[in-house]
Amino acid sequence: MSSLALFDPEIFDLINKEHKRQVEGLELIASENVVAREVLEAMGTILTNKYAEGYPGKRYYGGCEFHDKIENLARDRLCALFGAEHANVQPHSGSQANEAVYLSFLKPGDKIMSQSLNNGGHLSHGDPANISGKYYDVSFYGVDFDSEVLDYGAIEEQARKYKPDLIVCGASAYPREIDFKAFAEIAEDVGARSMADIAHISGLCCTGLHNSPVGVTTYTTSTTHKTLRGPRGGVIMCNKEYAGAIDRAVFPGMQGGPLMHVIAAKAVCFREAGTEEYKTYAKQVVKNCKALAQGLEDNNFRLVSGGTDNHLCLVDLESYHISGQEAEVILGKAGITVNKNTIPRQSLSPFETSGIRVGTPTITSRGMKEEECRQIADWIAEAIQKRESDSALAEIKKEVSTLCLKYPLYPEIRTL
Ligand code: DSN
Repeated sequence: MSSLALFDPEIFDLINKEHKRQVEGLELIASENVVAREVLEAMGTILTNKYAEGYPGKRYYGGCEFHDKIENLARDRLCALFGAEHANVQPHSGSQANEAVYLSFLKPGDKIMSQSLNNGGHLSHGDPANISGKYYDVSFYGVDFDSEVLDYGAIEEQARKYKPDLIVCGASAYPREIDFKAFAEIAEDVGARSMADIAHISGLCCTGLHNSPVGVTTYTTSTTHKTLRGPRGGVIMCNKEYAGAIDRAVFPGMQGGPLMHVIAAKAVCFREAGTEEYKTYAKQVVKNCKALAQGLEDNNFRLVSGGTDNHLCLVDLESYHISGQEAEVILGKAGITVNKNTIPRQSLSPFETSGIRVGTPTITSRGMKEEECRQIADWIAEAIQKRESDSALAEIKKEVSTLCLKYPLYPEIRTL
């Protein structure tokens, strides 16, 4: 960092401030993580200097011989990790991976069925504000009102009536296991293709902690930076028969040059995700989330669906008479970062929200375990109860920081 400090002290200073924030604060955003030092190293390399439009062995620029090897390693490692026949590692994000799947076989006006944003789905699954909702005709399914879990019978009935071309499953705020086989069967019955977006849970799917849709649904998309703990980016997996159409949809359909420094970092992440150490990590993510959920329930919070099977919980704030928006700010003052989130039985507007989403991927990467998760649940309750008192929030922030300093992001480097 020294030449950056000399050349651009403003940016250097802001990076340092963000580093301090990450080191001293509790990051409970369910979609974030702390990448391995080796992932950071691969991203910060001269690979960013190169254009490599096309695919290994078929590029539109000279000088791609090492890039071909890097991309092949990334593709092969991803296929091995998930047992996939084909992988495309070029999508710049999960949203672009999803859009590429749509582009690979749908025409504008074709029909998609997907989980609504309010019920835990994602913008890129056909929300009216997103390009997917503008180009395609979308019918949303939700969760059952009472149980707040997916009702596969109701989804099947909806699919029979709506006759979609594609059924999208997978979510960004759903705390329970998703039955990908059930979705694939419903799609097959109505003559549709199926796409599972496992952005949140890919680290659980590749370690057997959640059933995997790879080879079950027609397409599987994911980001690489959530539970999978890699660089920010997306991937697509499918069987060989769809490989050509998917590759053409990513390039030249959606994107130009791939981010080769990110693809190298993805390859490092896939290598890491295949280790026993990573499997132990993924198991702990789930154990920690269950401990956090229990701690929240012990503090009189209601959890959507009554608990969690994965890395996140959705917390209904009604018993504390506070909106998600306010809770996000209050907890921020106490050094705890969460995001406001809509919940199925929401009474407040989608901007205010009646809930928050909390997840354990980051704190688990730092080495925290069940005991710390119970403590975090107590702090969340205490901060919300004492929200009128700045001094009480500052006191919690100090305790949070003391805990966090015991679990550094990168143990050997405490400060930049
Ligand atoms: N923004 C991601 C999340 O937080 O779930 C999804 O794109």
